[in-house]
Amino acid sequence: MTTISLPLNSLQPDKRMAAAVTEGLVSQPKWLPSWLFYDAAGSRLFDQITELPEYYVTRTERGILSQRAEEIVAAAAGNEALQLVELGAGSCDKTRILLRAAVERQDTVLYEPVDVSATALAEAQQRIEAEIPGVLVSPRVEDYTHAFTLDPPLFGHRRMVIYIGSSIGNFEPHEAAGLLRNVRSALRAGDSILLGVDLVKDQSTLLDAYDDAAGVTADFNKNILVRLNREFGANFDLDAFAHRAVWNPTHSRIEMHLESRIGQAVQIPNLELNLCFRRGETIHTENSYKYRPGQAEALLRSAGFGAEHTWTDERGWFGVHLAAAV
Ligand code: AVI
Repeated sequence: MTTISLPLNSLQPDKRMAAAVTEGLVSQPKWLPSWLFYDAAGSRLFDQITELPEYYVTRTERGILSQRAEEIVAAAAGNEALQLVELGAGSCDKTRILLRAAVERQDTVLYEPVDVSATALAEAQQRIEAEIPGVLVSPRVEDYTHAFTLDPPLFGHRRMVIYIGSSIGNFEPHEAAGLLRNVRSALRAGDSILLGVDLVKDQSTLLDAYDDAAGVTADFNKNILVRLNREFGANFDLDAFAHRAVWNPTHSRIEMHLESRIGQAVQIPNLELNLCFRRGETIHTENSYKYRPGQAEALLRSAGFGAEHTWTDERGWFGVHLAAAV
């Protein structure tokens, strides 16, 4: 999968999407960016994925946070009070564990979730303010994958930026490094990042997590075609494509593809595209990188973070890293 080479970030959202789809589908091999998964239907399907028996990621990370929340908050705060920033509002379920621990410590806590979706932020705000008295939510509608800035912290406070859920794993290694460098440059020395990374494990556990028996991940993957049919007038026949999850050991990642079951032509009139698919040809839709021991630590160090705590579950399936900005 190639990364987008056009200056897409400067375009309006609908133009950005059109340019990304065109670039991906005229490439050889074909690909689509994984951020296309997350329309309203795709976000609901992802919520269902997090509850699947095969998708160990969410529950394993939640277990670590539940066990370690007090330790994490104490280490991040040091002798000061803590305010929390979260990249992406989708994981507010797990963040509530950390917010509760912070409120226990200091009565009131400022929580700044950053997300491109104003709806997701409004839902998170309503839910958190109703459930955890003492948390003041200050949402920010922003694409954190681009240069991102923060106001100075409250007097006597340190920031902890929360980036959990293995979201970093959906970025190519150089993009992940760039993202962490951006975060570092928005922080002051002594602030910290809490990073959740999924770790390499046996192949069948990994493959099952991305190809569940109930077919929810298949629906999630195919939702990208549903979107292209609805938003660009495309005529993808969903039954003519199969969901495929592949472990790529060279790159240490699960890849998701949509494989054409037959030779076929597909039209996307609104993008003036006529596509041909060979039988077995795929559209590469997602990479989910799985980290090896020491890799997340090295990535954090290269982005300007030091002094680190790492917590894992007893099976060593998931890592939560707290690293201070130096
Ligand atoms: C959002 N992200 C961390 C998920 C992952 O595991 O890479 C997206 C996902 N794709 C298929 N299942 C879940």
